This record gives sequence, structure tokens and C-alpha cells, in this order.
Amino acid sequence: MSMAAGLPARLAASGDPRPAARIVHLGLGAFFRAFGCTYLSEIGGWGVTGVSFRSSKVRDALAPQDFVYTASERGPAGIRTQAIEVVRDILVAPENPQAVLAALCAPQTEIVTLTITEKGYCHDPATRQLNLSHPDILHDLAHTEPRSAPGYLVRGLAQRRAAGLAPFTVLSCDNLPNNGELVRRIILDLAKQIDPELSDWIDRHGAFPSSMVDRIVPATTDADIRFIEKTSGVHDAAPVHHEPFRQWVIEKHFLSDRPAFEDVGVQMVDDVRPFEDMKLRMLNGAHSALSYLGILAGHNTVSAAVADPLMERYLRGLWTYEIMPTLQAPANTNLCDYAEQLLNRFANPGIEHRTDQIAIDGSQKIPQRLLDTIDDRLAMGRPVNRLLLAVAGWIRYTKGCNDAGDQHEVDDPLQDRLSRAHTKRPDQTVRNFLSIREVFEPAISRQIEAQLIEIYSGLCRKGAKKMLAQIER
Ligand code: CS2
Repeated sequence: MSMAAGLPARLAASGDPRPAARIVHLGLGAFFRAFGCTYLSEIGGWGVTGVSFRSSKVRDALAPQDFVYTASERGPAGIRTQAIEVVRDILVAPENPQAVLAALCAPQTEIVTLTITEKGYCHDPATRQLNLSHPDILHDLAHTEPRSAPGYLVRGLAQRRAAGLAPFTVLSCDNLPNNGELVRRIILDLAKQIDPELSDWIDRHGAFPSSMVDRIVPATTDADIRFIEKTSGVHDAAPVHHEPFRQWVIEKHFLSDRPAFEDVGVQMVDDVRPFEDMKLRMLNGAHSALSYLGILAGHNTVSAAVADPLMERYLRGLWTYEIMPTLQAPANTNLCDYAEQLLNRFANPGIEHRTDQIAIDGSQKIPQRLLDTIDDRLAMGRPVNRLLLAVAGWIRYTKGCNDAGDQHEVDDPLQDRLSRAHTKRPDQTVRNFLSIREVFEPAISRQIEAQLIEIYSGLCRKGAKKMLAQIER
């Protein structure tokens, strides 16, 4: 351990040759650093230019250590830490939009990967259409220096076209169904507003493979930074940690050269949908349910929530009776085994995954995580009571306090609308929520109204624990 003036040495590059940046990643947060970058690190030859849309925090932390950071796997077998050297630069979009456009337009940029979160697509979660009155989209229509991720993609593609370059492949890695098709439509719709010929060019020459991504990555805390310092003697200002499990399923459709994904266990498929539906509904749907009901019942982490026998029983029922019957199992996958594996992953004591981290942006997550499943169940004429308890849990959570009366922040792009929807009368509150068109489509609202009012009223009166205990009756 090298110490200068009592301080641990700063993490630095190993000195091995580092790959040139051929991928631009929009939205470089802990998830992609602990997921995509670990795959790329094993594949070799593909470096990444990261882009941050809001804060300069990750860039400021990583620039002094040459964008090298540690990724620690925490699982039953202990902790395994590796240095990841694939990130070559991080650009902070609001500081220098031209630098981001230049990276997108660089001839060596072949792929643009995205983890911009659900709200980054500037679409209506219920209809999955670009929201043309979104303030960032209005801005991007009027200015050539964009603010939104779709704006950067469209302006970047426009510059490539003008320079006589081929488009880049756009690879969405967000938890949205059909994420490739979604980003394609959003880009084409925005491009059409700017220049219909540009939209045609992108449609003819672009590629938008969908992908399913999966690894549980909690937010990094100061304690994690101290832990790395204590165990390795090196100061890493922005380490990431993650569970051992990872799964990446990508559609084969790329424009040009791409990393040899299959060499490191990535599944390259023709149709990612069965994988996406399984993961979004079973993992993310359960995550959202556990997070809202868990917060109401006083559980701060996913592992604490699943250690509660009421929660575990509810979760098993949710998967077995309400979610799994809506799914077509992907090739070589047994849904019961998948559920069992999920429960083990959620219980991982090495991963402190906060329920309030998952609770963020519920209005953007509920449609694909819970409402699509409810829609399918209703079409089958089958019960949806556990799914509705999760939706009711979200509504109750957005009141800003748990069952014990402890206050919490609600972080959501529709936050004002959500807090205005709360009234003293549970039935009116539910009606107000169901009329939020960005989240609930009218057809589904009509069908679930009466039962949701009943469950939500019960949740307000009795609390989450009692509702979890009686849900099967
Ligand atoms: C979580 C996901 O924060 C959330 O909403 O449900 O980030 C989840 O941990 C990942 O999708 C796991 O792959």
C-alpha cells in the first residue's frame, strides 16, 4: 500500500494499452459501469466515451484517476474486485454540447449505447409516443445544441449524414419493452419534425437492436468508497459494486463491426421480447411492488423486504398466479427456476439495494412493470388482486409518508400531478390517479377502478402488512 501524507494512493491505469473509444454511452451511471463496461472489459478492443446529462459528479470523480474505477462483485462466495479501464473520457452534455456531438459524429464511433432511464426517452409511458410538448423536446426543435438524449441522437445522426458517414447503431439498454423499436420511433418522429429527409435516411440506414439487460447495482455510498480504501489501500472516488449475476440479451441487428459479445456470454438472438417481458414483469415488477409496499411497511432494502415472510409469500403468489401465466418462457428457461433465482438474488446480503432507490420515477415504470401484465390478465379474465396491491402501494407511497407516518421524498417527473391527485377521500384519489393519461390508458382505468378503490382504501385504513396478510383471501 503506498501512502502519501497518510492518504491512500489514488487509483490509476495499469499501464496496459487501453482500447480506443468506438462506443459512445449516453447516461453513464453506476449501472452501465457495473454491467456493460465489465463485458467490454473482458471482450477487449472497445473503449467507451461516456456522456452525463445532468451532473458532472462522475466525470469529476473519475477524471483524476484517468477514468479507471473498480467494480466489486458481492455474493455468497465473497467479494471480488477488478479494475475497469474501458472508459476513456466522460463528457458532461450541458457543459459542452458540441463535444458530445463531435463524439457522436466521430468516424470511429460505431455504436451508441443508452441507459438514460425511462424518462430520458421523453415519451408518454402509457402510449409510448414521443411527447412533442416535453420542454426538452420543444427546446431541441428550436436549437441545434440539444438538451435531450433523443435530441443528441437526431442531431448527431444529422451531422453524420452531412459528413457522408454511415449512421451508428443505437443500442438501448433501458428497462423498457421493445426498447430498440421505441428509440427508433422516437428518433424518427423527432427527425421528421426537423427534416423529413433526415428521418427517411435514418429509417433506411439505421439499426436499433433491442436488448434486455440485467444486473442488480445499488447506488454507491461513502461507505463503499471507504471499503475499497480499507481493503485495497487505494482511493477510488467512484467505485461500483454489483451482484454476481448478469444477463445481456441483444438482437443480432448491427450496422457494422461490433464487440464479440457472444465470447463473454451475451445471448445474441433474433427476438428479445420473451426475455424482456420475463425480466420486466418478474424482476422489475417485483422490485417495484417490494419497494412501494416495503417502504410502507418500514423496509429500507430489498433484502430486508424479502426476509419478511408476508412479503415473500406475496411475492411468490404474485409471480406464480398473476405474472407467470402471462409469459411465454424464453428458450431454455424455466420460469419457476427463474423466480427461485430472483428470490435468492433479492436476498443477497452483500447487496444493500435500497427500496427508495427503486421507488424513484414510478410514473415512468408502472406501465411496463405492472399495467401491461394487468392488461394481459384482464384479457384472460383472470384475477389481478396482487398486481393491484402493488399499484395501490405506489399511489399510497406518493403521499410522501409510510404506514408509521415517517416522511419521504417523492422523486418523479410527474411529482406535482401526483401530489395534487391526493385527496382526503381514497375513492377520489384513485379516480384522480386513473385519469393521469401518461400512466393509465382509459380502457384499463375503467376496468380496474372499482377493485383498485377497494384495495387502496384498505391499504390506507389497515396498512401494508395487513393487506399483504389478507391478499389471498
Ligand atoms: C430496479 C432496476 O431501480 C429499479 O427500478 O428495478 O434498476 C433493477 O435493479 C435492474 O433492472 C436489474 O437488472
